[in-house]
Amino acid sequence: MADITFHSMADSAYLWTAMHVADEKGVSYDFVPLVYRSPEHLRLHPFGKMPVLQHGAHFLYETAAIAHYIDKAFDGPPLQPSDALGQAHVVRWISIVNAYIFPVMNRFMKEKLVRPAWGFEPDQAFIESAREPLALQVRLIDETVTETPYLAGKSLTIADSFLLPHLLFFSKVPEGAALLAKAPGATKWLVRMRERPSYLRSPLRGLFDAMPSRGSQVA
Ligand SMILES: N[C@@H](CCC(=O)N[C@@H](CS)C(=O)NCC(=O)O)C(=O)O
Repeated sequence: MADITFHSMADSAYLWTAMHVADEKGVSYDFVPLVYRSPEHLRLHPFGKMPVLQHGAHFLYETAAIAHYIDKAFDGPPLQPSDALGQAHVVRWISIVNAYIFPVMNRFMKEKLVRPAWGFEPDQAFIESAREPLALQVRLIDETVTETPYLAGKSLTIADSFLLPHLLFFSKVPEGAALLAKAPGATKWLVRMRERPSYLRSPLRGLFDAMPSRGSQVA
């Protein structure tokens, strides 16, 4: 029996973050699919989001809380620094991913790759409005991981697990590849993340390898 269970739909970036944290910590997990907004889903997560963590009789939602819990409740390498400033940087980067990167970088990738694959027109107004914030986001990531190998210092933390799915899939979009070509620090961070055993175990690897890159013919 696995240590913990994730309840979620399979194609959730926040689920992949939580799984990546568990893989880094060496915590085994089962996956139970949720039917979106079913009574069971809303019982586990009143806001209708995902993932939800189950550890024995305890259920927990909100990925920052889940990541923190996995790090603190189990033996394994610490995934958060012990000093106040290091902890603040972890919280700051999780906030940046939740507040700015998820709504822009993740949506941009969906507009460019997922919607066309489903036969929908991408939202051009959103795509245009995202260009400037995306350039800022990649520049800030690049500056940070040029200074230190990971977002909050010398060692990987849960903050890196938050960023990984977004920058990884953004690199498949031509605009993402172009921004990363001018951001050697961020590019090396992605390589570093992909070389870790956690990535090799995580579903991210298979998803990334299976996802086609789209050329500029995709509007
Ligand atoms: N604040 C939540 C956000 C989670 C979230 O937005 N998950 C997405 C999947 S990656 C979701 O549930 N989407 C469904 C929806 O927004 O209705 C957390 O940190 O766990």
